[in-house]
Amino acid sequence: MTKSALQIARASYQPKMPVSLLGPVKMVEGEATQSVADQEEIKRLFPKTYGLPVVKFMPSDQKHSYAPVNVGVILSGGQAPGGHNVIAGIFDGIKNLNPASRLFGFILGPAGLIEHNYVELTAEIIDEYRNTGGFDIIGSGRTKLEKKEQFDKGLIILKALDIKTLIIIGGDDSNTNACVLAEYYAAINAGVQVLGCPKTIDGDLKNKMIEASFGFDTACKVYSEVIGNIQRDCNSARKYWHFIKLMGRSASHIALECALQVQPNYCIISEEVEAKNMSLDDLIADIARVVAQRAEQGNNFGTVLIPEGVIEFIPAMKRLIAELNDFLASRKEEFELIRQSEKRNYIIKMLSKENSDIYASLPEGVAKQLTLERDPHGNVQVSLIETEKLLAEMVGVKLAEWKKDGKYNGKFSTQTHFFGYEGRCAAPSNFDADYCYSLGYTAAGLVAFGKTGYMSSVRNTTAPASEWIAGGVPITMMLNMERRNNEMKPVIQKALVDLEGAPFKNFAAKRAAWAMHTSYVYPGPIQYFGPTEVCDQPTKTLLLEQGK
Ligand code: FBP
Repeated sequence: MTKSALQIARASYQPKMPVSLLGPVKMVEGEATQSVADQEEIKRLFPKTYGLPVVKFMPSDQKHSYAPVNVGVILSGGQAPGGHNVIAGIFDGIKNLNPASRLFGFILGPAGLIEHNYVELTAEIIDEYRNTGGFDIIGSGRTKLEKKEQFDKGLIILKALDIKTLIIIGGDDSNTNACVLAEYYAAINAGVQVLGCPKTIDGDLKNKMIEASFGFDTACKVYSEVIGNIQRDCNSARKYWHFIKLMGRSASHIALECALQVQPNYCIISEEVEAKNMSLDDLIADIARVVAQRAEQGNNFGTVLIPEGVIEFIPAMKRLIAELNDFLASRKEEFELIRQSEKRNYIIKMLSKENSDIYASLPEGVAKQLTLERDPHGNVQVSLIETEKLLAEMVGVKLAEWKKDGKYNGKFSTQTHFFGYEGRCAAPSNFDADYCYSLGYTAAGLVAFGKTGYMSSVRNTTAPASEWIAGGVPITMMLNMERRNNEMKPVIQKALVDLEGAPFKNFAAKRAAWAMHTSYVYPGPIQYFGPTEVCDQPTKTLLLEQGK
């Protein structure tokens, strides 16, 4: 395989780690825990794994000897930079327990477990993937692990390979499934521990104990680099408004972090749109006002950042999507039989009056995109909805009306962009390379201490890596009950942007100035070699959240 000069040099990077993991460790247990909500129901559903304590690893002066252990690993859901380092960390961690330990990777996500499709990850394979982006070492997939038959089929291969622990590297949904599987295997005395690792560029799998999901740091830095380049072009040509949609299925963490890094003229925060009960028209008018005010100063250019999931946060649209989700889940087969040209009318006829009216008012393309197949977790695939085009077009229409009324007299030409896939497999930043390796190594510690139903956790992440705190958090602690596919299910509560939190408040205090004055920042590309203030900076979100 031909490699770039950077790939070759980066392969020998040694991730920085907490000192507590460098030698023999002991495990310290905290108090019993509770789920974030719906405690009685979660406790009833997870009798074996509910209420477990948070644990942390501390240096120990006693060296233990461990029997060899076989571990299985799954990469689940969307790619996120650093996944290969989690796997390298697990590998090195279990080899450190006992050099005869073995690691097996299931191919293409949870489906690999069910279909018994696996590969043994040897030192030679692992070394090829250290510090690289992507999930291609074993591939990833979105099959939902939720049925007893799948769990039983998985157990056959786990037993055949003598795997004692299965580690699922995934987002909120995949870690929810890890928790359900841990409970099931514990209930039937399967002798298999199940652990999770917090992955997702979306940044919405975080809480008191999980400070960040891996991949968020690198992905935001890649998008910020490209947005910065666009802003420099925009400020050079001074003739376009750039509408830039950014990934992040639900929460606006990516858009917010990029805004803090590049200081655009406008950034939508979906959670605020919802909190202010804004309609699509309110949002369009708000953006158009900024365009018009800049035009008055002779600035017919600018940048607008759009979180991918915004459409689901406009309350009226949210109600429409909720009804569509239930409707499509309960009438899937019937809907598939309807002719393509008739689908729109069929939906208009079947929905409640309020939702039917909104649906009928949407441009045809967007209406169709809203009915496309849901992902296996029942989510609308928002990356397929061209919100950036919808908003650019509708702002144009609004400005044309204002022009007629003499309220606006500028020029409005647009370019649209969507950044998502560009960042998900980038070579991990130092932060992600270090964080991921530590998450993997910590998971190996949880294996050694016989933990199940835990998520690997590395905290104190704005301090130097040597001071990070490694341990585990019971996944049941993060669960609440939510409606999915028309049924109430236990799921990990998603962390949306907190409108009272420091990152949003910092943005809100500065956005009016960014709208009027061209205050663009050009972050440039991620640096892998050089001074620590250039290479090792965490995200602004993390720094602000931790009061730094
Ligand atoms: P995960 O939640 O699985 O980490 O995926 C995140 C994400 O990148 C979202 O930002 C995006 O909406 C979605 O995946 C796209 O999914 P797909 O890769 O299936 O196109």
